[in-house]
Amino acid sequence: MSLLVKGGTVVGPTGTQVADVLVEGEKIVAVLDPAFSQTITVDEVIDAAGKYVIPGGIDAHTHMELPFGGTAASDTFDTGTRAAAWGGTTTIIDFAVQRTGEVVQDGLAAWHAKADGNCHIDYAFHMILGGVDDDSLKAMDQLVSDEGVTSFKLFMAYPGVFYSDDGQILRAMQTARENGAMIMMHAENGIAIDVLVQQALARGETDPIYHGITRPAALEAEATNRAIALAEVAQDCPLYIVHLSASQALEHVAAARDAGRNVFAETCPQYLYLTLEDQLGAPGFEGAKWVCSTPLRSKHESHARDLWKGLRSNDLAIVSTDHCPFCMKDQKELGLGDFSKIPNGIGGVEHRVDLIYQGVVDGQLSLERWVETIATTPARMFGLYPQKGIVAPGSDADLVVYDPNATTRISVETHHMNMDYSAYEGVEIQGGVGTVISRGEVIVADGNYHGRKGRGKFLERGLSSYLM
Ligand code: DUC
Ligand code: ZN
Ligand code: ZN
Repeated sequence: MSLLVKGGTVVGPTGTQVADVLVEGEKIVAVLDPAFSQTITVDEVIDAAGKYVIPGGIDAHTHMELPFGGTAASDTFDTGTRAAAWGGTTTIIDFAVQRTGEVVQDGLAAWHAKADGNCHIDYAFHMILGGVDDDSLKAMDQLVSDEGVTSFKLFMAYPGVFYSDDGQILRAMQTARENGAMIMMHAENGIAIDVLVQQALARGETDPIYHGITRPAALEAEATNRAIALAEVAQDCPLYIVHLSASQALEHVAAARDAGRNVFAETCPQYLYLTLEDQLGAPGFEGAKWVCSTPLRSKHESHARDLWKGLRSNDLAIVSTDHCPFCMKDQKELGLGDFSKIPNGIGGVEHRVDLIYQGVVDGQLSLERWVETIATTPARMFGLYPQKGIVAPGSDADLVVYDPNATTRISVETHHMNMDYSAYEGVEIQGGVGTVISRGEVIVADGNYHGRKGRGKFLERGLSSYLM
């Protein structure tokens, strides 16, 4: 099967060009000057005139079916990867979980069992380490060498659940320095946060907004700085700060990067667009929709502005979603009368490509930086490049034809995620995903879905391209 994506503006990390993209089977075989493709015969032509042709989005941070707070994230690998496809994301990297006391490889096997045969798009795994000990350190080596899992998430938050202490973190970092893996850090001082949570509840402060108030930016910044220091002690172990939301945390990342350190960070659309006051502080229990950690930050401070700036300057390398949806009914409702029992998470895997494109429209990012932060850098950061993340000969034919003249209105009425609300209800994007191609197969076109569960393949990842 051959395919020609014709007449579009191909956008890559280093520039744009009007070009035709020739696909043979699952691969891109040529990016051609349109004058040269006149004579080529193909099975199917996709007209991309007036549209952008970009590499399929890579969401490097999702939590399908994550057990959390007595329930589980409401998107399965089936529903979540289908929604991702609708939104122009053709690869996800989800977090497999080793629960405390569990064998790491068993946790990984459980994640394979959830995903295998259910995904609509390609997928890979990071590994959450819920317990760092001699066995899990050995398992890190095995996952890197044999399983294609080359990044490990640790938590400085959630004592008693996922939490690792500084000694455990240091040991995992030393192991990663040796085997080339990336340490991904949930950087919030969970011990101090738990004190603030108990004090707030004792004062009767139970509404969702107190979730944000008890997780102050200073405790994200402190943990970020501590993680950077521990990584320095571990001989500059590669460190990636996940879901960075606060200006003060970004300052520590920027300083480390200025010093030439192997320190990277991502942010998420919720921190660029949503705020403590307007969403988390919505009347009654409504704010529960936006309970996630790290939390939404105050609109009266400079966080969102600084995050956009960080994306421009590459102090923030990637936009991921931290997609972790819970329905209001029966899930978020577990925290009625006690914000600390609201399951943490926001769903957004379907809207990341659009929401960051809106940053281009708003003058926050260049077209090239849009593509870089949503596709090319995630591929490079997590060992998927050049198979993924770029429109180039030899790469997988994961392509999105993006229409800058479309309008996309985000709503629970129209989204495909398994959520009974939208975190971005009513938001209008001045652009829209048109055709989505995954490994040469058209899976979304003209508002219709042509993909199917089980077509997505597990991707064994290599080491990050950014390591020194
Ligand atoms: N943060 C969330 O909001 N949800 C899941 C885990 C996390 O770290
Ligand atoms: Zn986290
Ligand atoms: Zn997460």
